[in-house]
Amino acid sequence: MTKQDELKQLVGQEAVKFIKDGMIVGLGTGSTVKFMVDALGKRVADEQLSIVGVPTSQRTKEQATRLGIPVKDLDEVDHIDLTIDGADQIDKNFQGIKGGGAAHLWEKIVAINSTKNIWIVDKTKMVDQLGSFPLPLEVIPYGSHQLFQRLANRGFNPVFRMKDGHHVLTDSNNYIIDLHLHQIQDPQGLAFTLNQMTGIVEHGLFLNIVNTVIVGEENGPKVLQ
Ligand code: ABF
Repeated sequence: MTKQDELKQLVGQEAVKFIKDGMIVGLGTGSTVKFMVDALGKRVADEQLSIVGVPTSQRTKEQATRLGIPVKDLDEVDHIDLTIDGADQIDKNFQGIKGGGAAHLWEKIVAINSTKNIWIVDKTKMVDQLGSFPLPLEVIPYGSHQLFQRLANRGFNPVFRMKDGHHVLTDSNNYIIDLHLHQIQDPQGLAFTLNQMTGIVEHGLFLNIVNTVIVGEENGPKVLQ
């Protein structure tokens, strides 16, 4: 296991301590969350913890189901007590970029319907300014090439996310365009601009959403609130 994976596992295990019996828990997506779901599955099995998981992707749903964690879709529950998810970058104001795992649409929908949100990250994700991680956009395939051109004309350096020569498809069968911005000085302003652009389903700026960040560091997990 790499050092980074050890830090991911550390924060995944720490986050599970925040889950209480009877909770409805949003389950994020990504390699850090994968460690958290493994640890949660162990608690469900060892302690007969009674929780319901609301997954943010098909792959998280499959992992949770395999581990015996009861899962429901968001529309089958009336609220979510706590969502634990990963992130690609987090700045000092707890603003974040998510979507490296092509799951940010469902993640944001689950997050905004959660009473509390916790992000779990290794220390490499903590930055002074967002933007060196490309900003993911989930876009409707119809007209996406015209949208791509409009984004390019605005200097947003768009790149379609491809794999083996094909568009990466999200769980909603949409495309991903990544914006290589290098730095984002005004996340709120950029979010407003992107929200006006027809064809963009959702961007990966998560602003004023998270309450607690658990950061994996050499001397242990650090809980920031
Ligand atoms: C998910 O976690 C994505 O939004 C984000 O891209 C990812 C981080 O992945 P990892 O934990 O594998 O670094 O929520």
